[in-house]
Amino acid sequence: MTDFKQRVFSGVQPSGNLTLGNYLGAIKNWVGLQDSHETIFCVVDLHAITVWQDPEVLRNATREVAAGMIASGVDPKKSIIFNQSQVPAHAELAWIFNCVARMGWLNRMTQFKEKAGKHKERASVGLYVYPDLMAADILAYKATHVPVGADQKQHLELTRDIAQKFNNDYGVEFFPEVEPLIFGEATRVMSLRDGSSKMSKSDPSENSRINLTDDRDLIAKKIRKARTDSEPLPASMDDLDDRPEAKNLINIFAALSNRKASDICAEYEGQGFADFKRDLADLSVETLGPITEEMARLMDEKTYLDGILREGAENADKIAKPILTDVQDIVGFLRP
Ligand code: AQP
Repeated sequence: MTDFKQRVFSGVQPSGNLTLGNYLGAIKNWVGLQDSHETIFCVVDLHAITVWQDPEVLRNATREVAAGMIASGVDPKKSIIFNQSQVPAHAELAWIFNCVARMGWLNRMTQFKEKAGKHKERASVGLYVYPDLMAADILAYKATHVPVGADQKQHLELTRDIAQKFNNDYGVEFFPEVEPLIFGEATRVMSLRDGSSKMSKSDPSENSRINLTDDRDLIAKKIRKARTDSEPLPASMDDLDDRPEAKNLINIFAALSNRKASDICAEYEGQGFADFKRDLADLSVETLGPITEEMARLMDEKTYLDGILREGAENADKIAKPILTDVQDIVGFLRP
């Protein structure tokens, strides 16, 4: 596992059920990296509590995210899988980065603005410094590559800024320059009810998303009920710019079938949505059904899941601890 030159780190928050967005935008892409990179995948529970979580629900969601990763093909024999709170380097390095990052940098983060909404005075301080913790997640392992959805690009740029400022401030070449890994179709899956907002675990509308805990009937039903318009499908994706719901469904079709969105568009050109949705429902059930079923099976194997997470945390700690010790020396913390 340690022979690869490139080290990948990525994470998912246990802040609700895993969605089709998390699967297509993140986890599905992770699977293919395992044979060419050293891979570290994290259930980021410290991030999840930037918004209040019920403790029992959080514990369950942490196992569920781990089960979702494994059911999707993340292999604990090839990748380190663990939950963030169990490796102290994340929180410790995040504090140091709170002192490296500048207020002005964090003030520009659009995700904070979106998540805090109109009441930013009432948002937690944790939500504000979330990007510093994300930088710590990545740099605690000196990861070289991070698979990111389009929505996380700004945070990754901040990670690069923090790494560079740390190196400059202390006159070292310590942290590497982190590169994004951006994948093809459907890097941003939109809500099934509103094509202008992201499909999200925390959207109050259940019908806005497909959860990896939904059974086959529910998946098909949500696709059938997805919002569309009355126009037939056009010949080209370029004609869908002002039809976000239609565009989203075509992108989902493309990502699930590993085909180009333009090919799907050409195939259904001139047709209404009835046949298209029927085929998309079949495709979704065929692709996601085995994953959701395996995930449900794994959720009955709590001892197995906890064992994977425990072993993953031990292995992650073995990498992160010496890096953190070096950081402490660089910063000037006495280690008596
Ligand atoms: N709709 C999406 N389309 C593409 N990628 C997505 N990701 C999330 N939603 C979509 C990607 O999944 C990874 C993990 O995301 P996260 O759980 O850490 O946080 P998030 O992006 O805030 O996800 P949610 O579902 O929207 O969670 P809540 O509702 O709690 O905020 C990331 O790589 C992300 O790009």
